[in-house]
Amino acid sequence: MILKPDAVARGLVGEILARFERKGLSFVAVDLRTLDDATLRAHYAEHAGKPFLEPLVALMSSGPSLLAVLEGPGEDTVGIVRNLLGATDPASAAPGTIRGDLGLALPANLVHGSDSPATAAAEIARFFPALG
Ligand code: 3AN
Repeated sequence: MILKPDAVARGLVGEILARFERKGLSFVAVDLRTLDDATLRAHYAEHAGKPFLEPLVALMSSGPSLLAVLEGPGEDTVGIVRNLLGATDPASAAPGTIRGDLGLALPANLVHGSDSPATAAAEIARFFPALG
């Protein structure tokens, strides 16, 4: 998952990481870094050509993000994380979720979570190559 620059700038790192910890998930790796343009365009390749891509890349490269690899006890850690995040649009994300409680308007939806185990593996390889 990625705590996006809007979350870091607003001082919400502790609040958001605490939610993953309280859920019982473990951190395998954590790193604070500013993502570059090429890395972001590879990460968002599925959104190439969409109108929100440029504002999204601008937001994502505007400052440091907190990248983390999370681990859970079962097979569905991706699903558990995405349930904690809430719907993509924070304006309609359910109360109780990170985006629903803390976010207001796209593209600043605070967090990214991999959307499948295959995507998680690819994103771990992209952002944490040392993990293999
Ligand atoms: P999610 O992060 O929930 O998997 P995606 O992969 O569809 O959502 O979108 C990636 C990111 O693009 C979102 N986290 C959000 O910041 C931005 N985004 C998605 N849809 C829109 C939209 N309609 N308008 C502005 N930004 C958007």
